Amino acid sequence: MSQVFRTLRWLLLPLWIAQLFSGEKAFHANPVLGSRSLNRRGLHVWRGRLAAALAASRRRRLERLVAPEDCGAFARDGFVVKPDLLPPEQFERLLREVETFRGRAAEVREGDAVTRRVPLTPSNLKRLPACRALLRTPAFRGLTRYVSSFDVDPIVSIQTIFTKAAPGREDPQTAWHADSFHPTMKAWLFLQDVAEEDGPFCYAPGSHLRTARREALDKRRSLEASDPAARRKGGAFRFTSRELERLKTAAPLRLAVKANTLVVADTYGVHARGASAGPTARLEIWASTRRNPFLPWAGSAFGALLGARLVPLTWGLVSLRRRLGLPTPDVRIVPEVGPLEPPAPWTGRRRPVRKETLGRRQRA
Ligand SMILES: O=C(O)CCC(=O)C(=O)O
Ligand SMILES: [Fe+2]
Repeated sequence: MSQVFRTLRWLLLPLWIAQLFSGEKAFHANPVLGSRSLNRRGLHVWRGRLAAALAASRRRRLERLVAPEDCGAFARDGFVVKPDLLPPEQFERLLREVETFRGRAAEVREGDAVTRRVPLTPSNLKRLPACRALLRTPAFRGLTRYVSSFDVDPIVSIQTIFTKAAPGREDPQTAWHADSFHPTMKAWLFLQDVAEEDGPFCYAPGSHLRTARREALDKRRSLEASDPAARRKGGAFRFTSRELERLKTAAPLRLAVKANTLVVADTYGVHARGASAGPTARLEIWASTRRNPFLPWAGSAFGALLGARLVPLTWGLVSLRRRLGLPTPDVRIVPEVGPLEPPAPWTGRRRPVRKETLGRRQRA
């Protein structure tokens, strides 16, 4: 890097400082977040602690949205499981509607797994009355809002996870990890039974708590990630089974569940996708909320306005980044597909699949 460029880079200092109070978690792009000496002094842990305190205060204001026993289970475990979420007839309608839906989807390859998502945008929802009803269900609305600590609609998609579906190394989601340095929500309404061997969601109960052991481990990871020679500089830290044991949480659970079970989790807690015995297709309604974790207030007009509308926009951004030669996730857009249709073969890394090719493949 030339000296001039290095000096000019410091003009970005205000942005780097502002990012301290955002959800930014990568250690490489921002020399303040990635500063080894600041992280040695506890910067990373301090950010996480402040974000957790703010999340707890926002959540207190949303307690009215959930049953007291669900609040208790969440405080203890970091996740809530609601079997039989919908009345049987309503669930049957939802399942049939999702299985027969065809729409535009994004497919992401991570290792040998392919995740297909059809976002519940306002235009898709016009054709999905049972999904609309689900989003209005008090348990779904209340739990996703409470756990996320934001009184806003989550971004919701019909999601299918195809395990062992592409050539590649092991699915990275099967490693124990935390999604970020701050509390954040993901939810799954499983539409089919998920057996132990089908790659169920796994969680270490109580691992969402900022114990001294957890903070020490977070600090160690932040020092590793801010090492100039480090290869992995992302903020979704991974943990070995031994490290997980040392956290002294309750024994990790593989959440093998029946269809119609909702799981809502704080994915700061240590979790993973269980390894599956063979190729599987896990069909679910998937929700997530990611807002600036340093916002003191729980509501937002913008949240209500944007929601899933943002998803196609992010697809556009990914293809723009790819055209500019910047690193992107391994994503392709499929113009029309049903959730349970097996994914077309994955051809090479980072090569966008042409619409015409896909159309032909799907007709075949
Ligand atoms: O699909 C799963 O079971 C968990 C995947 C995961 O770690 C995530 O979505 O953050
Ligand atoms: Fe995760």
